[in-house]
Formats: sequence, C-alpha cells, structure tokens
Amino acid sequence: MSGQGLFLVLEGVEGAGKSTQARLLSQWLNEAGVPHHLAREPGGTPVGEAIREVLLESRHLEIVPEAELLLMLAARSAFVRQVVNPALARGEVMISDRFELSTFAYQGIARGLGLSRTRELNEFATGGVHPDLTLVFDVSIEVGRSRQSSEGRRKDRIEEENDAFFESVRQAYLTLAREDPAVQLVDATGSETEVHGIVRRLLKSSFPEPFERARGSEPSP
Ligand code: Z5A
Repeated sequence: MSGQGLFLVLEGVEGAGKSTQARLLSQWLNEAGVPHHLAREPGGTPVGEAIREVLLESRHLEIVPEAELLLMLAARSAFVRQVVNPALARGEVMISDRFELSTFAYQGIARGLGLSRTRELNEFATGGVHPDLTLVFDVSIEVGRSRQSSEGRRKDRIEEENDAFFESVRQAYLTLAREDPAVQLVDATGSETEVHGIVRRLLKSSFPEPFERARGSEPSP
C-alpha cells in the first residue's frame, strides 16, 4: 500500500452480514496494530448522517428515484473528501460498509436509472476515487431477510421494497462482480466465523502488505 492507504468496501443485499464482517475485520486489524478507519454509507460524516436520516428514516416523504440517487451521491461527495481521502493520505486501511457498487446496483439497475448515467454522476461525486477491492457478500434474499428479521428492528424506507426489487439488486451485484476484477464475490452463507475466515484468506492473498503482517491466529468458532 506504499504510503497511500488501501480502500476496501463491503457490499451485499440486506442481511448479507456486511456490518458484522466489517466489525470482525476491524477487530482483526486492531489486534494486529494495523491503522484503519471504519465507516458506513450513506453516512460517515455529519452531513452524510443527516442525508441518511432523510433517505432511510423519513417514511412520510416521497423520494423519487432521481432524488434518491442524488442524495446518495451528495452524501458520498462529503464522505470521500472528509473521510476516505484523509484516511488514505494517512496510509490507513479505509473500510467502508457500502460505497459506489450499492449505487450501481440499487439506483442504476434496480431503480432503473441506467448504469452509465449513474456511473458518470458517481464519478463527479467521488472525484475519481474508487475502492482497491470490493467484497460482495452473497446470500439469497430469503437468507438475508431471515437474518435481518431475527434482529427485530423496524425496516427502513428502502427495506420496505419487495423481493423482486432485492432479487434485481442481488443479480446486479453478481453481474457487476463478474465484470470487474476489483470486485470479489464472497459466499456469505456460512457462519460469521467461517465468512470472516474467507475474508482473511482473500485479503492476505490479495494484499500481503498489510494483511500478511496481521497474520494472527485463524478466527476461533
Ligand atoms: N443504499 C442505496 O440504495 N444506494 C447507495 O448508494 C447506498 C446505500 C450507499 C443502507 O442500509 C441502505 O441504503 C440499503 C442500501 C441503500 N438499503 N437496503 N436494503 P444499510 O447498509 O445500513 O442496511 P442493510 O444493508 O439493510 O444492512 P443490514 O441489514 O444491517 O445488513 P448487513 O450489514 O449485511 O448485515 P449485518 O447487520 O451484519 O447482519 C444482520 C443480522 O444477521 C445480524 O443479526 C447478524 O448477527 C446476523 N448475521 C450476520 N452474519 C451472519 C452469518 N454469517 N450467519 C448468521 N447470521 C449472521
């Protein structure tokens, strides 16, 4: 990572286990003393968290797909400049729970706004900053939903969408992963520990520095 940090993104449908894996990854790096920063999208900055509230919790507002896309990108423009770029400049591992692939899958494809236009607008928002590696945690919609419902929390505005919408998101992720070598699919159907083991192996082989250094023991069950 030659002093310029490393940008990792975790993606997937709801309930795939992204946040759990982000936390386990952060714990592993903490134990190994690897400097890193963990954040989520939309969010990660004060303005991003305020936009997140509008996007996900304001069920009384009608948000048309175009507005949804532009709000996601408004949050991202702050996130890249105030969080991602500074972390990379400090030489840290930047871990983001969701980033641009969510926008391509949810707004570009599932909402039907078009992938090329979405990519173009995203390029403006990010100023051309892209992840070094994106891990897409893949589970069926049923598995994701049942994991999520076991949490017992209220669904957010986007989670209220039907299964056809989420199937379209999942298929979009699978297609995008096939097309881009910087996107890797992770079978996320195993236990939290098993999936974390896959993540460790993948990161060690893709980025010996700093992940070989974070060798540690294999995760315990
Ligand atoms: N969105 C968008 O449309 N466009 C964009 O550009 C961006 C986002 C950036 C953000 O929600 C919403 O915004 C999201 C996409 C949209 N909407 N949807 N749907 P989010 O990321 O905060 O919410 P989410 O994806 O719905 O998160 P989630 O339900 O928290 O999913 P998760 O992070 O993948 O799962 P988790 O929290 O790690 O785990 C969920 C439960 O499963 C929990 O009880 C865990 O203990 C359990 N779990 C986790 N892993 C396992 C395994 N391996 N086995 C068994 N149980 C497990």
